[in-house]
Amino acid sequence: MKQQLRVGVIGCGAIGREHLRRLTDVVPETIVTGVADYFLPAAQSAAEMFHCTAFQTGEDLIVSPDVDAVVVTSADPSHAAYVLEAIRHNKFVFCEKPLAQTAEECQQIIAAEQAAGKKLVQVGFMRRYDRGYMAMKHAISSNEIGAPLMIHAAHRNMSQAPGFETDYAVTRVAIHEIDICRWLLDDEYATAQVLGVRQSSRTSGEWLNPQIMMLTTRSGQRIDVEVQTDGAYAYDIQCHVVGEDGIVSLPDPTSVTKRAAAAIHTPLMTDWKDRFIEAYDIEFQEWAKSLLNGAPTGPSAWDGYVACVTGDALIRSRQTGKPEDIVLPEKPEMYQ
Ligand code: ISE
Repeated sequence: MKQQLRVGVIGCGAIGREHLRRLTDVVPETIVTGVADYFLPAAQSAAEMFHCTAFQTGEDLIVSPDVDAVVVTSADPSHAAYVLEAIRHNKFVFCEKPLAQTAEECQQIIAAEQAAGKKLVQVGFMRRYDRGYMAMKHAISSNEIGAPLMIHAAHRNMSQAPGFETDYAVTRVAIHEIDICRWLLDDEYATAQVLGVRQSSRTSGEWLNPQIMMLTTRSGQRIDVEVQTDGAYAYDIQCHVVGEDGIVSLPDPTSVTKRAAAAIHTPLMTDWKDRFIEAYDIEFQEWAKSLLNGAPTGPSAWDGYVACVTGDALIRSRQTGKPEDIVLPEKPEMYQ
């Protein structure tokens, strides 16, 4: 059995460089052999820093015999094409969320993976590797709070990259809650709705902020997610699952409590990359181990597809003002 996986990273922006560092320093099972970026100088400087080859294009990186597995961290609209190309070359591919821009592209990925006859794709829903969420999942599935009835969640950001738009509140931000809530509840969604709310004067652009996103599951549970994409007091993620016998809540990250000036002070985080740093580390460690064992075991192309279908329904609901149904085809055998 191979001991090390040779990885190529497409996309050398902020999260790409974070993952390059992670794959180099934190995951003993991986060695970075190549990088690519739409903006070639970004790939060249990453290649220098991580002592690997800068490929001219993502496609060149994918076909390289020195690359066993591909990590896609490029701009969202380019994800699907790179994933399809990797599948075409029978390479493992880890794709940051979203898997694609549309549900239809996700279906193409699912069809390609099935035609390849083996699981190749993993989607970067890193919260599934956060110790807090993992403990919540364990408590729910071991019946410690009885049947789960509802989830109250909040996703609060202090800022966004320039060019942010209203729909990104779903496709880039709430997509994490879309994934983690169905994972926690082990159920699929039935409907999605966006509710209007008084707008924050702290928004630095023209998009709608905040938004409230409502989901129902097939067994009738309700999920409400407060999504603040800009101007919040901290990067703060909250999640409370209410069951018929109790509640489980996402723990805050550990930080020092200071008692001074007749007050107690506990700092909160400001950056999502720091808030989930350990989850990202575990996610890539598990990914590498699973590939060396033959196949990825994390969030699948199906999970990426369901997130896109749900996101589309939320976006439609914002336009229609009504709850929108979420209709899924039968889950293929490969993802059972
Ligand atoms: C970013 O892409 C993420 O994945 C973060 O979790 C989210 O909080 C942030 O708003 C996104 O821009």
